[in-house]
Amino acid sequence: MIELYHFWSSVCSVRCRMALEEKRVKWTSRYIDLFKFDQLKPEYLALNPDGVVPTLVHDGAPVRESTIINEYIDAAFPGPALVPGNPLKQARMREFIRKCEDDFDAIVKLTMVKYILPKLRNRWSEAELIAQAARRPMRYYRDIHARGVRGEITSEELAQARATIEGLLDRLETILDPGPWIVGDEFSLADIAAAPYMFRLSALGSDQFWSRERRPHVHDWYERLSARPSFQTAVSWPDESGGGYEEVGLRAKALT
Ligand SMILES: N[C@@H](CCC(=O)N[C@@H](CS)C(=O)NCC(=O)O)C(=O)O
Repeated sequence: MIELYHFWSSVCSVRCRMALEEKRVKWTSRYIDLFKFDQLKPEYLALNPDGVVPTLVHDGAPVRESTIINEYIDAAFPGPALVPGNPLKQARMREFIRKCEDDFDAIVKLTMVKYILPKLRNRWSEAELIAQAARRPMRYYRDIHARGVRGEITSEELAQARATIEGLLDRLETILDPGPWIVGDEFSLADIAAAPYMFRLSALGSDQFWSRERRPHVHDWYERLSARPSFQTAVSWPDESGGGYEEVGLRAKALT
């Protein structure tokens, strides 16, 4: 029994859905609606004490942290290898995954203001959002949600987040020459780690980040990446209300 506790638009959940699709693993969706604070319910905190998604539960055993979950998925299930056999390529893959993790805060900040807060504000009062921010187990989320709701994420912080992302894309532009994938000729967990960031950034306007003229290698890589059926499946969701379990099943069926 393979269960994924996830939220449709969460970047870390997209990461794990993409790895599951690449391996053609059939999984059962356990929807954690971050806009309803399901991640703070005691039964979910028992699985993931940080109160974040995703969590993979395999035969009752929880695995946490999206990039660790993806290594687990690759090791535990048959299907195409997502970790290269060559130790140097493995090191390159993990270096890049680490870089993605280090830069996660920049993605959160950029999308907090433009995407997450407007959706939360549509549903909840400011007082409720402040109260829920204080319930987050992680100091990082207590702080960023409270400051976001109070409008305290400064333009300097956003400029810094933007600079961090530009740095990540510059790094990618260098690494992807000659490509076609991050560790060379093999598609790997490094491409999957970056995929949801790219999808989020594309929603903010991909042309400003990787036009063919500005970052040609990133541009061509993103075309290859986003054409993969696993990417299409991982970034498509029916709605944010928690429905669509059947659709997940249908997609899994279509891929087998
Ligand atoms: N390092 C963790 C980060 C997980 C994380 O921060 N997930 C976000 C969604 S992408 C979340 O659950 N946020 C909860 C909240 O905002 O309260 C991972 O890679 O799994």
